[in-house]
Amino acid sequence: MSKERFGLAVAQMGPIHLNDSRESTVARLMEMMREAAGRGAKLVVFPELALTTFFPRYWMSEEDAEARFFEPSMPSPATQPLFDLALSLGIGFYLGYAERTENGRHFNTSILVDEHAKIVGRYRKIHLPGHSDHKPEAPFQHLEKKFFEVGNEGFGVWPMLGTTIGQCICNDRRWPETFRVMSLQSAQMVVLGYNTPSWNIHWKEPAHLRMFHHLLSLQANAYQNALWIGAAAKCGAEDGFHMIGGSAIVAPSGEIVAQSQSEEDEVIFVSCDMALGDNFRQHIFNFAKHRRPEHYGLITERTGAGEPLVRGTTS
Ligand code: CDV
Repeated sequence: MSKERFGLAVAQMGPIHLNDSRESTVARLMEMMREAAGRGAKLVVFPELALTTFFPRYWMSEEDAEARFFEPSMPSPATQPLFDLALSLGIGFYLGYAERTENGRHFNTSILVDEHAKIVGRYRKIHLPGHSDHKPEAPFQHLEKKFFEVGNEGFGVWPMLGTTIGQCICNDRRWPETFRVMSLQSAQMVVLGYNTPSWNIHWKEPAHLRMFHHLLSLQANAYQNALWIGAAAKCGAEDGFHMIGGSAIVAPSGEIVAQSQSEEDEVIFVSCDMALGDNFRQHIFNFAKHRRPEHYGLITERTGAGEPLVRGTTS
């Protein structure tokens, strides 16, 4: 049982506007990285697509999007200073960005970088929300299905910084399978970034539900998988398009132990007791003892809901 403390920082970002440069954005990340390290963090979590505005809200060609918003390499010239700073501070980080592969494929990607500034883990977003067609009647678009392919590398976890860390991105947090697959690989902590528009373009969802469901998803998945979860928003109004804040650190008890107060750049920090999850893992969520996978087959056999299974009766 690990008795160690793990300093976890979540670096929320306020808006990044269309015309903001990569350099000015990276400077903001660096300032928050310094603060996180000063507060004792081993790891700082940045948002999804942390280098640009949330561009899937705009209709444009794939070529235009690639030229303006995608990174063909990581580190890139613009992000190298962030890696250099991480190395000098001895701090790890999670960063979300739009990845263009060597073969010209496009993914909504995050990386885990260790305290030696080495990329140790890469995740390509699997649960892509939104649509691929143009919806001119909508106040904004959500074109993740147009600009990105579904991630092709599964849900991984990585031994780093003295623990085992999984990563996912934004919409993934709403799906219990995301966290269960990582906790079955002994994840102790899962980190993620998000861009959650305050308005739903598909139906008149009451705005307050956006924050409620965000926190509900983090809390339920932390508890049911005995995980520490750190979630970093990009938030506020990007060129008038508002996104929720609510960056949070959630304990394996399911309790929120830190939450952002603003919709600006803001660092939150918790010295995490890494033994806390052991209590849940050894008792109520002792997977080896209590899980019944022989009854979970439909989860991988079916995608959408279908007919009830035909069952016999015992009468
Ligand atoms: N970037 C996202 O994945 N956003 C989704 C919205 C569209 C529902 C989210 O889950 O927050």
